[in-house]
Amino acid sequence: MLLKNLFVVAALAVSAIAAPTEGKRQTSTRKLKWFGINESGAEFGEKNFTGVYGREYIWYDLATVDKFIAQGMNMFRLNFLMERLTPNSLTASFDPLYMGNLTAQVNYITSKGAYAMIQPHNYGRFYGEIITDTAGFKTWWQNVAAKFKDNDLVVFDTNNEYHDMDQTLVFNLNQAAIDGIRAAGAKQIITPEGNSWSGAWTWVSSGNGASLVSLKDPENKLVYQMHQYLDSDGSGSHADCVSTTILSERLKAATQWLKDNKKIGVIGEYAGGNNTQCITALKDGLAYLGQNSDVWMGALWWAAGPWWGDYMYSMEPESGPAWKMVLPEIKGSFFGSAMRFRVYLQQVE
Ligand SMILES: *[C@@H]1O[C@H](CO)[C@@H](O)[C@H](O)[C@H]1NC(C)=O
Ligand SMILES: *[C@@H]1O[C@H](CO)[C@@H](O)[C@H](O)[C@H]1NC(C)=O
Ligand SMILES: *[C@@H]1O[C@H](CO)[C@@H](O)[C@H](O)[C@H]1NC(C)=O
Ligand SMILES: CC(=O)N[C@H]1CO[C@H](CO)[C@@H](O)[C@@H]1O
Repeated sequence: MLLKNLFVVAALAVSAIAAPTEGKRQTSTRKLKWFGINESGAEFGEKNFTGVYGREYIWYDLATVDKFIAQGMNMFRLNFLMERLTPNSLTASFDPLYMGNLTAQVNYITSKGAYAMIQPHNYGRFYGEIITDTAGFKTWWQNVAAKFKDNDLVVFDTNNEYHDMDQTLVFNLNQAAIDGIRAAGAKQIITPEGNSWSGAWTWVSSGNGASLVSLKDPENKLVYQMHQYLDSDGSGSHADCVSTTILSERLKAATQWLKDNKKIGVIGEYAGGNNTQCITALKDGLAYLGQNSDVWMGALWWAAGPWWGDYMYSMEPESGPAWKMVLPEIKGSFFGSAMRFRVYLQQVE
């Protein structure tokens, strides 16, 4: 029911981002609902709390948001750190300036009709310690969601890449986040993440699937977030990709899990280097997502942000290698045939 509203909002969002000239084509031909990017920098300097804006960390250049939207993007995953939003304690009040910056970013992005994903880049940890206080985590999320509950284009990511944690705890933290967000009266999409760095390729083998399938959301608006890199160890630390089909291969088991369980997913991080093998693999993997848009919402590139310099995956305009070499090659993968979100729509109706 409420997802029906969501779908209407999404459709509005697509038309709202459309530039007058190219807009028609993009509106009618968006193949995946989300074509997005990670904005990274506000989580930098994670050894320095609270850290100084402009020295340890940086927020995002709003002019670049416009440039990504002009490329057809409609989803921005905003990295930040919990320790800077609520210093010292999960249940502490907000740092007004850090919250002010986060809110300004969200408001700007959503005013353009694009989605903004609120994403604590914390790996299930607070000041370096695994979070075990699920009640405190629920309160943290209830407080954050209360700030954004009236903005339909906000998406909540429970936490970036849980890893090396007890699987039951990962389940409980995700459920606590969902419960806190709903307790705040917020009805938007939530993206749970898994253990093992939320890898798509290990979603089933790691036990994430068997565990997280049981998450309960009264709004039925969970979009499982997985990450997938194309290098040999799947870490996203090499420019080389294993093969020209490695992305689609690494997505297969997770795709089947989504279908078998009538769930929806999103690739919240992916990237490959500036070379022919990677670009071919990226196109092949994105085509695979497009063929399975009944269960996949889209994909968000890792990464943009003002401080990445010549980082191999940087998509920051105008000089990021991926902005110059990769984006022109892959953006066509997000457009082309009519949208079909069959399972999604089933849940919608
Ligand atoms: C930030 O942390 C690093 C690493 O711990 C340290 O070397 C540096 O002095 C810190 N900077 C400030 C301003 O505290
Ligand atoms: C963003 O943070 C900086 C540094 O703390 C602060 O000067 C600025 O006022 C903040 N912006 C907003 C909109 O709160
Ligand atoms: C991308 O790779 C090509 C081929 O190796 C190279 O000529 C070009 O300089 C690279 N561009 C960037 C921005 O890294
Ligand atoms: C894959 C990748 O580059 N991950 C990076 C994400 O950003 C954090 C800091 O913001 C890095 O520590 C990771 O290596």
